[in-house]
Amino acid sequence: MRVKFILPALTEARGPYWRPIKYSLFPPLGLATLAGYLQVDDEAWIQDEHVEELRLDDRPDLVVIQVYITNAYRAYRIADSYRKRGIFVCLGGLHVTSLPEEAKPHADAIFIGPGEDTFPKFLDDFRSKKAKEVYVSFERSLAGMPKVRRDLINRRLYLVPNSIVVSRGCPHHCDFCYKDAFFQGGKSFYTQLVDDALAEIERLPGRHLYFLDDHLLGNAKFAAALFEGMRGMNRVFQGASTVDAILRGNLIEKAAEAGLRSLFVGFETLSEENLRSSNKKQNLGKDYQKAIQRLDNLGVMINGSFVFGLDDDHPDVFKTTVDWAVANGITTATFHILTPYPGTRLYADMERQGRIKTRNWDLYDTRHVVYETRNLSADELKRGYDRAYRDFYSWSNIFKAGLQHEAPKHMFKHWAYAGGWKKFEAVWNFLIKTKQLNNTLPVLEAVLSKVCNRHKENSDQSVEGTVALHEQTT
Ligand code: B12
Ligand code: SF4
Repeated sequence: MRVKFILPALTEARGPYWRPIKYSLFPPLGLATLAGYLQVDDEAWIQDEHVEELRLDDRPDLVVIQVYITNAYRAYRIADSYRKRGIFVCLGGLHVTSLPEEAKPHADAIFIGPGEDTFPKFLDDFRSKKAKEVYVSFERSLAGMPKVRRDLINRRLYLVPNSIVVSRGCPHHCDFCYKDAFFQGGKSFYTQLVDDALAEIERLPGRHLYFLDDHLLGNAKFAAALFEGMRGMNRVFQGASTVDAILRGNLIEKAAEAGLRSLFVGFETLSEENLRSSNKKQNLGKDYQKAIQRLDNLGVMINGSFVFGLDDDHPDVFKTTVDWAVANGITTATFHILTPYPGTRLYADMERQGRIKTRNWDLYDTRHVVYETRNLSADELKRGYDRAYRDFYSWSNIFKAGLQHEAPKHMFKHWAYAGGWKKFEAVWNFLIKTKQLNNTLPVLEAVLSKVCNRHKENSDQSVEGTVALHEQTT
């Protein structure tokens, strides 16, 4: 059987926000995970349209498409074009799970929720010509899952080819997050077996890993065993966590000892009222500065995530947030305009209140205002968001934020990392165009290699850092 897996990109709407480097950072793993369920004599291809031109004139036996909210229209068009030629098309992923009725007319089979239980069932049905129209996931487990088909990923097209995901979902329930909508009807947070995760890490070449997990520290027992197992592996890695997990016990020290060098942290808002109203309980009453200090002492860089537009945000929120992030030495920041994804509690609330202004999913990219705002106008929100990015990444603020670190090497690393990420777009574009991006990883690693920090200096050691630039969403 010949199976083509496609991750469509938001190509038609490539506007001022299209940053090729953001989409060439690391390979997403959904389709390579599903491809693991094929048989050895099946032929398969994965095409990630973010990094390569799609071929749509071929004739595979089966087309499998992953649908996010912002690629949904593009995904439907691609699906329609294959179906017109009689080719069987599967659609699945976050957006299909949120809005199955919208997706159905574009597919022969749709999939609700994660694919580890439904996709192998479908493949059996398809082979015996008994495929159903809808598959719904209920059994959630990563035990015994086949190897991710990394051989189908074109590693050369990504800066950091070693992405890895060792869990699904998250233990928390923030109102604006996709995760409860996606994992409805079953477990919404589960991990691989530690030994399987370690074996997968062992198989990855090079040193650097990028964990795509929503919350790598979400299961303390699992994470402690994982980091323990990674200690001798000489790895460096990046991942994501919540503030409370950084503050609890000594898990974060274990992570740093295992090679954690940069962490995506969901601060989201400095307003307690916003935290309460969006059910982000795990951040309530938590000392953000203490968490930052702890990471800084370990030499771990921070990518802070912030959401603008919650109901307790006022016109001063942008300046306050940027000043706070700079004063606390946050290395990189990801700002979002609040976006009510269909299927979330936030969306249901906004819909009930008549506040959804558009259902053009292309605009649900966290850069546009798609709902009726409260204490700031839509225009203030949009302009404030754009300004926050500009201000945070001004050279003077990059410099100022870098000065907040005690260890001089951490300072230099901060400047190189933040500057490299946002200030050399033309260089990134050139490297991508000439397909040299991946070749630069060792050079970049060398530039930022040594990270001395208090924790390690105390024990008279130094550790190596890494440069892989990050912009992950949680
Ligand atoms: C890698 C990643 C990116 C990368 C690359 C993505 C890309 N090339 O498109 C970058 C950094 C560029 C990125 C950008 C964005 N991202 Co992003 N990203 C991720 C991340 C961290 C990992 C994805 C992954 O590989 N997961 C691991 C695999 C195993 O899981 P999976 O992809 O969900 O696949 C499983 C199921 O979905 C299912 N499945 C999927 N497709 C199909 C198809 C079929 C037929 C079947 C059977 C099953 C199936 O089976 C798979 C195995 O279980 C996720 C968070 C996460 N933990 O998933 C966010 C996430 C997908 N991103 C998100 C968002 C919001 C964005 C942005 C809009 C943010 C922004 N402001 O820029 C952009 C736009 C991206 C786009 N093109 O639409 C949201 C999506 C919300 C939504 N409702 O769509 C997520 C969920 C983060 C979050 N917590 O909110 N992202
Ligand atoms: S926003 Fe982050 S912490 Fe909250 S539920 Fe989603 S993944 Fe978990």
